[in-house]
Amino acid sequence: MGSDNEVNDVQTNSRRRFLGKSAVLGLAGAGVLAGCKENGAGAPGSASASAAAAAGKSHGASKAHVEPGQLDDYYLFSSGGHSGEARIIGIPSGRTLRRIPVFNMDPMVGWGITNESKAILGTKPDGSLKYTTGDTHHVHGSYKDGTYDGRYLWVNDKINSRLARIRMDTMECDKITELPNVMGFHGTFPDKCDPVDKAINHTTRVFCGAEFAIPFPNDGRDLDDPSKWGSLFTCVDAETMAVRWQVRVDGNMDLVATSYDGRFACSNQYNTENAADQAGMMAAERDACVFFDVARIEAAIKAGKFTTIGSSKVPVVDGRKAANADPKTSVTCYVPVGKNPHGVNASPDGKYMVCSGKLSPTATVIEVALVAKWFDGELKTERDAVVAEPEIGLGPLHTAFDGKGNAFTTLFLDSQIVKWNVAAAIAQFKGDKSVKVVLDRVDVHYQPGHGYASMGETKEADGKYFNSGNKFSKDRFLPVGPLHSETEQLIDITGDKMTIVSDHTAYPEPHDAIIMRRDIVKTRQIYNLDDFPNKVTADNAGIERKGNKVHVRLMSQAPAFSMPVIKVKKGDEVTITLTNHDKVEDLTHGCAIPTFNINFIVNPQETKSVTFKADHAGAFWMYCTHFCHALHLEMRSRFLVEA
Ligand code: CUK
Ligand code: CUA
Ligand code: CA
Repeated sequence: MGSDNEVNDVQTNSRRRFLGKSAVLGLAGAGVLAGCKENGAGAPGSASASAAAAAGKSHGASKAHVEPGQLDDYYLFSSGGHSGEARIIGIPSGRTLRRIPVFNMDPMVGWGITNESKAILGTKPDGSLKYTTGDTHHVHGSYKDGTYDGRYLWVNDKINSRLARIRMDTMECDKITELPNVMGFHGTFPDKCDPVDKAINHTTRVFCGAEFAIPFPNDGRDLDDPSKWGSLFTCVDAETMAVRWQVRVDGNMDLVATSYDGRFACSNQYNTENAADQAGMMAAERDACVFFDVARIEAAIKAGKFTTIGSSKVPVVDGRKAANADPKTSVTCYVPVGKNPHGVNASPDGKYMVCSGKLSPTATVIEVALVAKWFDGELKTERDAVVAEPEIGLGPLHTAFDGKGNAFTTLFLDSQIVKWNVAAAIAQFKGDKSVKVVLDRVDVHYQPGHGYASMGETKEADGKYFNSGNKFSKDRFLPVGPLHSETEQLIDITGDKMTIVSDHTAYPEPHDAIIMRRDIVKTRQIYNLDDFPNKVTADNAGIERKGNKVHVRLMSQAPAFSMPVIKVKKGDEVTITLTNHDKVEDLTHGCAIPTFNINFIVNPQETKSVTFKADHAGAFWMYCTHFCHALHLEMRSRFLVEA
């Protein structure tokens, strides 16, 4: 294998050998976990730790230093893993700018506490939240002309199979959709233009891959017969957030990517075996990347060729191989790729999809035009769409691009980022032994999961930064108890050699993120009073009683609430609607009521409401939680509950 040499050529050091050996043991033996435990042995003073320290020190950290008062060049929009939130970080500084509650509760803003956020999150008949947990992995932005348009971000919840949308003018979640008949909704990606109408060159659909097979419907039937279980690929409308359609596939899905021409969405599959146990999921020598022909799926639905599952009305098209024998009418194409792939990424030139091997030391490069040929009946086998499969290192997971023809892949087991050239990999695959495929390697600390480049998922990939999202930080930061911070490492990719320019911490545990140029993001300075139909003004402010339902219409203006005393009776159902009449940017007030679990904020010109039962009597100081004025501490009113 020609690429073996390059693997050893580039940055061969003692640490690399040390990691490589243990990683091989991990692969051959008990699987990925054994490998990462061995790697984790980097106690201070060990070979790996000292090499790590050297790597960190030898590079110019000044590139990441943003002087006090200076602004970052990029926004990084990150998932927050099982914290259930999304995050905004400045790049290159690594400063955390904001946390966006999505599937979690957040008392800072009152997410999960206010009526407005509960309506988005979804409630049970008794008014309590349907779910309070989530697991966000992937954040992607809406597109126009092949690049970000700054309108929306989408983020998945793997636990409860929900897709959330964040509007970028306020950076708040405005819609959440639960996908029917799906479990383990993992990968998600918006389309970049319409598959049929080329005049629609912006995002109108969001695709969702499901990782775990379940019975159809999942109501207690077929519990003991996993061979009958299956996974659905889902299309959600980008505007309405309604589920448009689903496709049943052979095997499972993992991550999702979309082609720049709008024709395809695709998903890597590590469980083509359709197994219910780990050994079974690793049985096949190759797995697949499944491509969906979006226009054909929608034509099939128009022609009535679909079923529905259980109580769901969403049309489900059969995308299994048995139902799609003829490529010319098939809705799916299963391209064989390296064993148990993790990740699929589209190159910024629109030509290729790259799947990583995870259990194979290779990345598989699929040419999108050849997949199209297969669908047209002009390619012999699906595998013929593969144009390169370079050997790049151990445990490859995710690939990013610099827009100059180079790919950057995270190597989980090797704890490295490998830079390789796509054109060279294709030439090598054709038999050219003289080309150099692997161009550089850099050690990261440690076990990188996702890696992503500045604007790397757009036609405007600028090749400036690559961020390595590392799963283990070990000795990189002060210890803070058994749970460590995660390390995010920023790498300068402008030169031939990659250079680590900074480490920053992350609360566990971010997965994927995108790095967006700052000029694309246009946020509001304050809210608009009229955006809130329930706004409180001098005309309707005050207290209104209907039976035992009490509506308190309240205003805030620094440093006071409009009512110094609010009196209700024990047993009342109390709704407080609060409009902040301050117009000064950043002048936010809070509203907390002791012993009633009420805590939320209202930003300038914003309205929010809470509803709760006044189930115990007494005097309670409703106070402002957000420091707003010299008299902030004095900003409090009495909430009196009569026995
Ligand atoms: S996954 Cu976590 S590192 Cu959910 Cu995108 Cu690969
Ligand atoms: Cu209003 Cu503090
Ligand atoms: Ca497999």
